[in-house]
Amino acid sequence: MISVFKPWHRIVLILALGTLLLSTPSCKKDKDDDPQPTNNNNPNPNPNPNPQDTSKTWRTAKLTRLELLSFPANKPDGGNWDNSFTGNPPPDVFAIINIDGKEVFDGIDSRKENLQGSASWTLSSMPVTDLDARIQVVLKDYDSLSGHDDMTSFTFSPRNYLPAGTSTSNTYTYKSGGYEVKLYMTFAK
Ligand SMILES: [Ca+2]
Ligand SMILES: [Ca+2]
Repeated sequence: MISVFKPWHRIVLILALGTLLLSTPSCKKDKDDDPQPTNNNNPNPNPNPNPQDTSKTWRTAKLTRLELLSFPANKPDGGNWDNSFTGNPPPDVFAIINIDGKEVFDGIDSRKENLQGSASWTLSSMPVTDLDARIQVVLKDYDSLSGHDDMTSFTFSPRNYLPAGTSTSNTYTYKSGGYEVKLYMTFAK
């Protein structure tokens, strides 16, 4: 029996010694190389180490206001937006808003007649969207006798315009071709 167990005994002893030799310095090393207290000892752990990065906490967005701050005085071909003989060449601006391809705002009845300068529309009853929703804004000049004149259109997603710091709102500004359009959004977690 002794002759049978002797080799096993020896192997176990070698393994035990090896483990002891390997584990002893590594335990010592961990203590020496870790002068900072572990997170478990922190009475006020901060779940968000970077307070400016709130991308992981915001979940939804909602449009609240649309502002048209500037637009070209003339159509792309240089002509007036409307016929001069009517005496009202400035455009009669209205907005249409689509979210993920579905129309959520038809501003034809709230158009700004013969607009000069800037205009603002309060957007009530807007749906709550996810941050990756594709929001398309289309601006047109209302024409009663012919098809409306296209002004401009653009698309954006709320995720790229998250609030900073402790704010719960932010804006997206579109600037191109003489147009400046500002969208106001509120965000929720
Ligand atoms: Ca027109
Ligand atoms: Ca007009």
